[in-house]
Amino acid sequence: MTSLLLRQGRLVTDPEATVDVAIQDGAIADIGPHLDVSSDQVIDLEGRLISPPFVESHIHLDSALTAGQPRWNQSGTLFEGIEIWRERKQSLSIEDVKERAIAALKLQASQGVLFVRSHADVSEPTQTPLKALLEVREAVKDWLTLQVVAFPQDGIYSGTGNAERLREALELGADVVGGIPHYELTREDGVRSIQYVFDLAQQYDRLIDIHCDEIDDEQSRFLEVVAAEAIRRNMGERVTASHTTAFGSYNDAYAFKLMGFIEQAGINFISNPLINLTLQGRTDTYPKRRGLTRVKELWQNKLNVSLGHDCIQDPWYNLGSGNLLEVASMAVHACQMTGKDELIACYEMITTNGAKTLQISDRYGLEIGKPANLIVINAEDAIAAIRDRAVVCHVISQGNHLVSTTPAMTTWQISV
Ligand code: 17E
Ligand code: FE2
Repeated sequence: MTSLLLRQGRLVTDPEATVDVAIQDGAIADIGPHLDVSSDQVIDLEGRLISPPFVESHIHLDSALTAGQPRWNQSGTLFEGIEIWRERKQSLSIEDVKERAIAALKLQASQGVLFVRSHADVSEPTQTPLKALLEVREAVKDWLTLQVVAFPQDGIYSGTGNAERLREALELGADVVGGIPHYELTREDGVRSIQYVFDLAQQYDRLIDIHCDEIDDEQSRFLEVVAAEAIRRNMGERVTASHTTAFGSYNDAYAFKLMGFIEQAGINFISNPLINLTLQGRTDTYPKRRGLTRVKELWQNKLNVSLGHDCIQDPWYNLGSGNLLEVASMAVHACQMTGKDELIACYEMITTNGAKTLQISDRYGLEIGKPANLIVINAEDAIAAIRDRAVVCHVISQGNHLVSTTPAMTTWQISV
């Protein structure tokens, strides 16, 4: 007797055939065509897609749902966003951050996201964003895995005490060390900030996720420093370079050389197409750059790339729905990944690739024996899911049926 039996779904990895999935004691007990088991609860999937959950590998939950507070970002730039957030963060309380973060996580989970990496700004002496998100990590752990990055939004060496606060954040329990080298006052500060991040990660045994070269300046070249440190310290899999938008502006001679170093380093990449398409290119007239990293070329070179939302209604982006299929769709268009393999790759960028970056293989994947974390999508395959921004009908977390959503139904009122 199993606790939950899903009948007649299509695995995203093999959508030609239909299978049943049996869930018992919070784990996937069996997968196969026409399982001969009885169950407390049976759901007929009617051929819908079964997928591992979406992985939100890059979001700022501390600023989520604050758009317009205290004012709208009129220039649309990263730097005006940082200024507005600096004003808003003066009035943060633990309750304020927790309420908004949990509301955003519920929005995400209801659309199939069960694994989230969030940045927490550690630039203020109170450490309110970090303390709040660590409480949220604990509060949601029975239904969602939250990883928290200690993110020095205002720079590590631009103000006194920032470097110590980053260390303090690790003492408090942050999972990942962050950085922002392109926003340090000088190139030299940027370089030593990266070395400091790596030192801390080694000392505290944490992962690294650096906001790196998030600017259109083709002279912003901190990615090479991140790759070099990862090579020297043999840490590639534990290191992520987020945004890297300047990579889209480098000349090809430099970009090709750099690609070789990156392959040697084996680091992970996260692109945030919704945000960087709108934040970047703001100082260009025409032609206007897309302001994205080289997603397609990184993927072609077999590097691990995932996609993130970055923002849900905050000083940097007034929109944001939590729907990762929207993010994948934007990547398909902006990175021109419309080939069949390329579309499937974009789906992997919001699922398995994100899981690799977050290093959650103990609890991620549709395999017998793994915790039963999976979603059911109203689509026949991954490409249709992206095309339709299809509804996630069921979300199963650790064997529990967490959320159901019924797709909208359209009825013609005249005969045509
Ligand atoms: N902070 C930052 O430095 N870059 C971003 N894209 C966001 C916050 C959203
Ligand atoms: Fe970010």
